Amino acid sequence: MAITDQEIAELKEVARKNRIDTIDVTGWAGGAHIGGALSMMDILTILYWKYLKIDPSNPDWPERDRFVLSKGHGGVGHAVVLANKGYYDPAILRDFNKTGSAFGMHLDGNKVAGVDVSTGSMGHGLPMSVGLALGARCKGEDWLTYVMLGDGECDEGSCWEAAMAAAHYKTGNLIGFVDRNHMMIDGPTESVMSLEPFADKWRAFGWETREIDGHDYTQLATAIEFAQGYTDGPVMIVANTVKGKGVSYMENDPAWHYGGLSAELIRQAKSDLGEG
Ligand SMILES: Cc1ncc(C[n+]2csc(CCOP(=O)(O)OP(=O)(O)O)c2C)c(N)n1
Repeated sequence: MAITDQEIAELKEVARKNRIDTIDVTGWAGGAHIGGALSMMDILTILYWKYLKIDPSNPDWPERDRFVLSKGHGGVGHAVVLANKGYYDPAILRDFNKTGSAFGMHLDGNKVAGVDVSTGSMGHGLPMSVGLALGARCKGEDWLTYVMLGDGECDEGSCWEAAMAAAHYKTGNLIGFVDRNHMMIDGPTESVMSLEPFADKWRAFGWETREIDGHDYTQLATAIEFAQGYTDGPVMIVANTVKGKGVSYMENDPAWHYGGLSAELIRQAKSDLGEG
């Protein structure tokens, strides 16, 4: 098996803490894109705590793997992950998105340690990731590029232009995820702009594609290890997730794409996540 039961238990505990901290930062900031930060948290946790080749004490290590949060509005969750990995003191997130803070709602690669690429305007992260993957190949370097897309983000045509380029150039060093939470900013993807048959679209664009439960650590480990070993072209992992995962009143409710949290909502969220 790609992952042991003990590792899974440990990763689930890390993800639980990451989710609780994301609730806190959202509370301090007065609001954030909380639903999509929670849906992708298991994927970010297994990547950062098990698979990414990184060194938080040396964020610019040239041989590190790159991670691009193409759905850059999930920055509140990414900022927590980077803090809890040791890139910076978690206490500085008390000023998240405040005037003068290095942390905007969308993370700036020039200001935040561990952020390889500034994102936030959707539809740009995958194109930049294809460039990173081609750059590594040109330089003969063996680090990998991982990229996380939103499913609503895939309404952007530039995602599909990049998908074609990645397949054309057979970027076997590029591993994509779509956080397939079936929700976008104001409703279900299938009502706003239907994506299905979504995994087959990636296959048609030439990507080796796996469709998994994005909250299941065994499935995540199996898919990621397959992707790491697959060098013939790009791999897309369509990860089915729940928007607002872990918080009862947020799950699958598009109203929680972005929101602020009262003391009572924070208390309820933490209780749902097993704290307090
Ligand atoms: C080019 C661009 N247009 C619009 C927005 C505003 N916006 C931010 S998040 C979002 C919806 C994204 O949906 P999805 O990718 O499914 O995100 P998730 O549900 O994972 O949070 C929109 C339209 C943006 N950031 N960039």
